Amino acid sequence: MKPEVVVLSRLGPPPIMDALETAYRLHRLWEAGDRQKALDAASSARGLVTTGSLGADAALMDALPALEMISINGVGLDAVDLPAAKARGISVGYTPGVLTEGVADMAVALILAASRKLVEGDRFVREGTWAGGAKLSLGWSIRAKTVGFLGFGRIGREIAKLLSVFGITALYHEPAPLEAVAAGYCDDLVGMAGESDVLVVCCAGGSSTKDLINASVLTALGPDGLLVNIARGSVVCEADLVASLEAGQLGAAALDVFADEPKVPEALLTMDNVILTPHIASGTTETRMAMGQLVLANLEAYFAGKPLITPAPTS
Ligand code: 8YV
Repeated sequence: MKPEVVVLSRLGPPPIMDALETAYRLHRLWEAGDRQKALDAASSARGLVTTGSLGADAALMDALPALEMISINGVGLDAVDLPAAKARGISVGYTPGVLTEGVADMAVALILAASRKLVEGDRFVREGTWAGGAKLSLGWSIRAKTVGFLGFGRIGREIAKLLSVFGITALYHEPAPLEAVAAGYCDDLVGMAGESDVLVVCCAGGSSTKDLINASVLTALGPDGLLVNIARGSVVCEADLVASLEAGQLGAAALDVFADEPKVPEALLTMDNVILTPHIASGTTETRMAMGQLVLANLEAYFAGKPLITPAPTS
């Protein structure tokens, strides 16, 4: 008999869902009109597939009494209650490594889009402003600029590597200096923001990084500075971000993630110096295929009684 698996959201390209359907008896929670009823019907489910942003809290685990294994389609662990999983002896797998390049590409795309006014320029053309004789104000070049990284793990380092062709100076802030990285360590985040033209948020989410990007950091980044976030919305205090942009204390922002997705602070929607994307940094067919395959491989390993391919660090 196929093991039962609860899936919280449709995953990746169609072959991933097809492979899940073939190997497991699925409870497709996103299609359920009545979530509680769907969870009640999944009382024998031993597996749960979730995403980095949806995660799995203790209440969801409690609602699945037979749950033994969680396979996360993502690298972020902040939305999964790992202590609750550990207490229940639930194994947790995730998808590190395979999305590093896709997410880094998106960060570079956001930097170039913001600095060269791609989105604003597109609106300018479509709305007929250009045809009406106006000229778009000048953008700026990323070449030879200083880029600060809040978090310098796999993704931050990949972004720095890509940006090295533009001759940037890379700085990073972490709780402690890292060995063998080609970037300058800054123990003070506000100090790093003050030296940076662009500040890229690429650290993990969760309580240890909540609201690290606050008014002081944004003011230090300054009226010509650009904030880019491809990590978690929780790292940025959105009220401070809105206030800094409104006051002209921060130049621009390019954001792929938000504190309460899919909600976006209303004030950001009308700002020309802000680019907003719907949490798509890992959203290419290639990356989602690789992530989905790792989700499947972790499930397969678990149900074959083997160690997970990529277990979450504390599970
Ligand atoms: C995706 C992510 O949003 O890896 C993560 O933690 O946030 C993203 O890659 C997502 O989990 C894909 O479904």
